[in-house]
Amino acid sequence: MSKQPKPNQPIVEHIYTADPSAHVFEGKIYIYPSHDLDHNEPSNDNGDQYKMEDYHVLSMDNFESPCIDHGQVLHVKDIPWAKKQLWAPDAAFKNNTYYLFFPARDHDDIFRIGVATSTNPAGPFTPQESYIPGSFSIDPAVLVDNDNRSYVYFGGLWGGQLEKWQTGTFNPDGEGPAASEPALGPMVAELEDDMLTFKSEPQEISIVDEDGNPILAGDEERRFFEGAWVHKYNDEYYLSYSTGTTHCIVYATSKNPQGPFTYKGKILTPVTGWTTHHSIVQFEDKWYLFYHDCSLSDGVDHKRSVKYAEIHYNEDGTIQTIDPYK
Ligand code: FUB
Repeated sequence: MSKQPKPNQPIVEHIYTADPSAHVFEGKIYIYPSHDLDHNEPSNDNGDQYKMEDYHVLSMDNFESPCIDHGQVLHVKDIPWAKKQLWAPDAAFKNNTYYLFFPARDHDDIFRIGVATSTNPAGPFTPQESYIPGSFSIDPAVLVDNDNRSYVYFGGLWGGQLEKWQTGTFNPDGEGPAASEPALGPMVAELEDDMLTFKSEPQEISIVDEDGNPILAGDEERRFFEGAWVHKYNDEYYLSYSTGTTHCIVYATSKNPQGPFTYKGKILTPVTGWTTHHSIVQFEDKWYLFYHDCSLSDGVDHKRSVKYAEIHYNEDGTIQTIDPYK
């Protein structure tokens, strides 16, 4: 239990948490974060320092309530197919079941996406024997649309291995496109009604500028890096994501859940720490951004803390940029 979390402050301080996926389930706010380990090993561009082993679920009755830690809900040792690195998860509700989607490295060190289920949003979660057939890379985010069709968005560059899947099979030497080529987009796959398998092969999402031209790989202020999230506002789909090397959360919109998406702007300016990762959720009549930074650990990249801030839309549906330190 923590005290009542305030905007732009860690929602819990007794553990390090990151990559928050927030949802309203059963009238409360549930947060599904990564659980960062408190170690002092060095960092590298492959993300080996993010060596998380389990997940905790957090919840708040509302924004005036304390944040409750429901404890460990899944551990890597209980996932038959997974070897290490339980990175950014998400959760979804359908079929009277709560589904936890999560990436991990399999026993060949390849990132895959798995599913675990529970009858309770606070877990514990029981993992499937194997990962989703045909899944790869990291950072799953699931949208259950109003028509009950569900989509999983995923992918991440560098340690997230997305570059290595451009031919459809894993190429350990795969590199990203040249700076003048279209950037790699996040992937989307529709899920079967059972939420455990893909209905169709994952497709790459195209992100274009206001003239319809693809965002290029060299456009590091706007191109996709990792941490996709999709929410709906006024019947428009909003795809938001981290720009990685330029450390912003930006967004693009579409009338179709599978895109193409048109780049719109910045949601969150850089936070303390290398990574930035978020989710967007409506609670009652307000909208909130959940994100993380490393201020509680004085800037250690792999010791992050989840925070939140209110989001404000303009009349035309654009989102006002948040500076988390103002
Ligand atoms: O937490 C590990 C990785 O760092 C996530 O999967 C990325 O989105 C980044 O936040």
